[in-house]
Amino acid sequence: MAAPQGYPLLCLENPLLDIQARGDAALLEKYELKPNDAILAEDKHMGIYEDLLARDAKLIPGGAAQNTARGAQYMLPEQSVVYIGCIGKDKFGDVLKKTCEEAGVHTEYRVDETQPTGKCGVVITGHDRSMCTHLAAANEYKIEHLKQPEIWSLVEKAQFYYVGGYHLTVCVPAIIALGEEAAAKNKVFMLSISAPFIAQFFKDQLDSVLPYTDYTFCNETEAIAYSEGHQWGTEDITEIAKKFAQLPKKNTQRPRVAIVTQGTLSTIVAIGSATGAVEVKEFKVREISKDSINDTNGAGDAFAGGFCAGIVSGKSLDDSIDMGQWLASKSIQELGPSYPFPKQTY
Ligand code: 26A
Repeated sequence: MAAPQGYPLLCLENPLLDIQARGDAALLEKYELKPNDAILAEDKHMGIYEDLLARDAKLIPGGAAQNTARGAQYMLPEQSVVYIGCIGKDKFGDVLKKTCEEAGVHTEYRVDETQPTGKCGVVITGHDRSMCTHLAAANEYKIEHLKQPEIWSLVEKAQFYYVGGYHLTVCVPAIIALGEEAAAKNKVFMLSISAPFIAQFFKDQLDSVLPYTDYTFCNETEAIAYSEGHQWGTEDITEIAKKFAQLPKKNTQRPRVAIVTQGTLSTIVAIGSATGAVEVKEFKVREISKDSINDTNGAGDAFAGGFCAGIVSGKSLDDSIDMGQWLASKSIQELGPSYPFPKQTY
């Protein structure tokens, strides 16, 4: 049962189960994968899930924005987050629902009768992770689900929206519907670019939703992919962040804030303004020893989760960035996109 008062933060994207194992160069080569990337699986990739299971893979709840939703709830009071996406009618779907429930995230999944729950093969080599996603049911999300009165009422009650850019491959109308709701009522709309392939091959879809964004998240590779795709002629992260901050915006009552994470290097934040002037800030990450890193899968999602928690609880931009960096540092010490249990406090 959804809470009658709703949830301040609503997240939308692709619910996936991660099948994660350590791999090597031979495995990456077999499936023509880069060490650090995220792609959609084609027919030639379908064997990877069996190969990973043969390597003692762990099954871990994933899906980028679902990780962010769990991360934000980790740092917020009870009943703060609702997550929406599409799962299949199967065991993996039940696992995802249960994990969200345990993390205190309310889910409103569309359940597809024909496709299995989506999965993501994650190959860990050193501090890199390569992800190969078979969306299956996650690809069946429909705007009609969002527009059902009981779901739409949760949309209306929410004050903050976070959409994973991976959903741009699935249901752009749903993203636009959230963007329109946010812009019309001066609520906060946040979007992560999620992967270089989104900036390259889903460029038009991305550009159709960017005007709704108050906060954009990406890492350095995604920033450069966007810049290349738009012939901006620069690989300078600060320059790219500044250009993001100045892109056209629907809701002119809020500035755009473009946030670019760069692994262990500083996070770059560009804040636009009505006059066209852009302020740039840099934030050092929280250092942890190399030995205490378990794996970096989900670090960006955790950062976004901590950041969203800050924004939802009315913290300043600087404090919210620090909350993001704190949660990311915690998540990379866990296996996969997970957070410490028992709960640690910021
Ligand atoms: C559409 N694609 C490719 C995806 C994903 C994805 N989540 C949604 N859609 N490809 C990988 N992921 C998730 O990213 C997390 C790490 O950031 C994985 O499930 C993993 O948990």
